[in-house]
Amino acid sequence: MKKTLIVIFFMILFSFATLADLEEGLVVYLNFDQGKVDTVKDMSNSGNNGVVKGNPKWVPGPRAELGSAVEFDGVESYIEVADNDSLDFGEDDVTMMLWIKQDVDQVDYPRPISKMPLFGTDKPGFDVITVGLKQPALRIFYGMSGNTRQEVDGGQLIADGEWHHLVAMKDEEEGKIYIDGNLVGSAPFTPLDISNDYPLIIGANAEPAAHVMFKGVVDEVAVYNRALTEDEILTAMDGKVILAVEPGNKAATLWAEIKR
Ligand SMILES: [Ca+2]
Ligand SMILES: [Ca+2]
Repeated sequence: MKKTLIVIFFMILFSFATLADLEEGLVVYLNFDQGKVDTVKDMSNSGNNGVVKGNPKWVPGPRAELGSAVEFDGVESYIEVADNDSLDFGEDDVTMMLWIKQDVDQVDYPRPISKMPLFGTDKPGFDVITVGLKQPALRIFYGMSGNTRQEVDGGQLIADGEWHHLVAMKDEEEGKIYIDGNLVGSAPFTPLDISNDYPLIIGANAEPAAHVMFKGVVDEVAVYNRALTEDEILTAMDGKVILAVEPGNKAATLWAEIKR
């Protein structure tokens, strides 16, 4: 019995350590689990709450334990996180991770997540994930200025009506895309200053005057000011980025057992 308890103790310790790692460098975490609200609470320590625009719907997430997700209509709905220093990455690394479900009826270049304006502007930023029907492969646009940009092609249609876990990142001098935990695309990136004064937008590109709307469902949006390791990506995909320890849950019950 004692041995079992010791094993359980270390299992809990290990799981906390893993979760703690996934909080390092986390600057945005919108899990949409509050249900329908006017302001989505950021679960990271950065206070990057998202203001709801239009009339998105709250729907079930990819798995029961991931709670609710948010569905954008592709017309007027999006969520806006105001620009601030925690979202200015300069030449440093950046990771965007989210669950996404979209059907094939997309316009061109919809952005499920973006901190970059459309073409023809002179303010670099990042559109970490770009998907569309005419441009079916998931792509990262990095540091776009005018029509000049660096990009990674994910080479895979994800607008298939199924949930997919996406990670887009700049990792030192490389851009990388992971779909469902697999590295599907990479390309050399020359680091450049991507700090700008645009908001971070979920459900459209970041230029209010020229929104290209995203139609589909999004859940568990996380943004990091660093690159994630493959292990971290798989851990996040299998669970939640931050799992709140609440009374009555499994971990708390195990602690109670050990204390007895
Ligand atoms: Ca959720
Ligand atoms: Ca800024």
